[in-house]
Amino acid sequence: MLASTKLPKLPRLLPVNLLLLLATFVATPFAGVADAGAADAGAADRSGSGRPNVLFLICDDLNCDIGCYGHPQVKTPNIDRLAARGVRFDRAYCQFPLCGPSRASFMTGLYPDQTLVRRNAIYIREHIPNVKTMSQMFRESGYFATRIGKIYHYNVPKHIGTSGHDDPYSWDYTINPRGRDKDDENLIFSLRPGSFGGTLSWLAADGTDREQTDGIAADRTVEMLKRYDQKGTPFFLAVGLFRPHTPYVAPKPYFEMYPADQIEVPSVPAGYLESIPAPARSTITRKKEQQNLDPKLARQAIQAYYASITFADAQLGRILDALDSLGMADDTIVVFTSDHGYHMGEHGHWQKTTLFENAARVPLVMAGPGIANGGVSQSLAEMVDFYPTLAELTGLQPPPSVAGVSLKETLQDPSRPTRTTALTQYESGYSLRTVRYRYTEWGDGGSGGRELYDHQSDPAEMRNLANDPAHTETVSELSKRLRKRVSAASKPPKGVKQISFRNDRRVPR
Ligand SMILES: [Ca+2]
Repeated sequence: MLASTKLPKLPRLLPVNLLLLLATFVATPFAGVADAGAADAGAADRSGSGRPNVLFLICDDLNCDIGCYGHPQVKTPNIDRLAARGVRFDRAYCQFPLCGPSRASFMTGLYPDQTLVRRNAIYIREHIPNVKTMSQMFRESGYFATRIGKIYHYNVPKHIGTSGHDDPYSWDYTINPRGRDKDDENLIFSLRPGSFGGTLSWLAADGTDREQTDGIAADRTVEMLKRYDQKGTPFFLAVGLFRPHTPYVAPKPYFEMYPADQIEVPSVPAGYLESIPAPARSTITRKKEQQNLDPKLARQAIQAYYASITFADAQLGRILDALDSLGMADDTIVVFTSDHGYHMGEHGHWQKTTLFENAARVPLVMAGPGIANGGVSQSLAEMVDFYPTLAELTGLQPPPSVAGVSLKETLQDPSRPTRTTALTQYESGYSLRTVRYRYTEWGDGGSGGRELYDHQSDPAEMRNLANDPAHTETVSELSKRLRKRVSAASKPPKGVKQISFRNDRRVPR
């Protein structure tokens, strides 16, 4: 059976090179284990366990430029069809608009001030050595947990094909797909030549979907579903696609779906930068090569982003097709999301790491047993809620450390709200989203500036009302709510050892 998947307990901080070694060790020998498990697990007994499976699907750097979220151009027929048989959250938010911290947060159900992971390239156990992650809870309850692609932080594209900053205790089996996008890197256009992940870069690629890293991930996912179908034990299968993260690489036909001359680039009025606090200004002016981008390049970048979204959607479609054809959809909870939002020229900014709606908001669709069949929720939701939600839907007990709340009631009846606020943080800033407003404070007690946006009249968040005397009361009320949330979100998590140290090492590079 799956006994050899057990790892020793990890009571305290391990040197990082040992963690690396563990990650490498876990990534390969388990291939044989999974094969053996699939072969000897016996006849299908999915219902016998009494617990549904979990298929966790996550894109990297995907915002809500998605068909079922009302985007007029972007084609995502497969995410749309998942939403049509599940619940789509209109107001779901990440806790930190950057890959590593966001992924550490939702996989542990802890806020970034609890995980202490507030930048990339950190192994979660450097700071919270004995945390029980979401998939670890499933493993301990008899589920077989598999990771395919990027779930914890990976440097994209550098770490494609490796385990990146994975957590080996989270999985029974891991697969690190690597496609021709890695071999084609010399063909990729970049605003900073030779640099692909941190700046705008793209390639309309030759070849087929299935030669790309995410195409291989979809193939491997379909294989795993077939094995699971025979095996019968419940599964937690997490699939992290790399697209639409930069470099925006997708086969040519996807680019042809979005002619560049039909793409509009968001514009920013003169004097806009002076209307926001200095720390907010710095989040959107940091990358010099992306400032006042040439409109032709801007249109090409948006075309490539859209192409990458539709390409990723097509891979998700192959996974969902397999789930249907294997008859597994009825006893599998499917989650679809992204690690944070993304700017494509809004506020004059590209990519992530801001406290605006564009970077904080994530797509979130859930479908399967115990979930309403088609519905849109206006409830606020946070990514830390995934862990307790999936625990409750599968009848498992999350550890007392988990800070999120279960969205189960909203999933059963999308008109019932679970949360009234959502919290996102970045650098010295904390931002609170309510149904109507976004309110942000920078620095201690707002000493670095405040922002208030009224989504009823200004969904693009272009008019900062924080200093408008007409809104003094709203600011004061939201400030109180924000402080309360920040204070709760920084409480030491129950039973989890925290190791706080200045962590500026970057390994592996
Ligand atoms: Ca990301």
